[in-house]
Amino acid sequence: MRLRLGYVACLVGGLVVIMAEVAWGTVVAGPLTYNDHEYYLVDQGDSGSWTNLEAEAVTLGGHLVTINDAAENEWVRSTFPAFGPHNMWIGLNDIAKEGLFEWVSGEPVTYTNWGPGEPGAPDGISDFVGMTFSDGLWGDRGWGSVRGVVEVVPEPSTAVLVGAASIVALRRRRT
Ligand SMILES: [Ca+2]
Ligand SMILES: [Ca+2]
Repeated sequence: MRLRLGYVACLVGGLVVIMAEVAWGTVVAGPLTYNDHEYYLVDQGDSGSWTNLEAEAVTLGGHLVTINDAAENEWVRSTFPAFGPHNMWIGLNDIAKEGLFEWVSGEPVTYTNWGPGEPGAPDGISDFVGMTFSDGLWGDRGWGSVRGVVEVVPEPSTAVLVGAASIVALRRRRT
């Protein structure tokens, strides 16, 4: 048993070292607010893979952005390229199943904005989706000079929770 515990401790220690080696990037912009959600633009330089930027998004309390509709897509396209002409990773990916694109936040896919011929990498070249800064179109190509857009959905405030509980209580009383 002791040996096993020691092994687990080594594993945990190894993970801590691996996590410490992730080069966190620069928050270029944010938090900026849109529809009560907070957004950040993160630049990790040469280590700015989708996976690394998603890991940093989690430390900021969110994920790479989930684009729910055309208005949010336009807000991202018109907001973040002002901080530099870089394409941007978004949260869409087909890691779990090739060709089945899902949001890393777990939200349902309600909107897409693929560019011509996209998604174009069913051969598994890329499981990750980015947005072209110039036109807001999406692709799953190999990308260079990519920053990450992070979206943080705030937890419902206590006031909202208490309000919701009151409504439920009132409804129960009426029935
Ligand atoms: Ca969103
Ligand atoms: Ca793919």
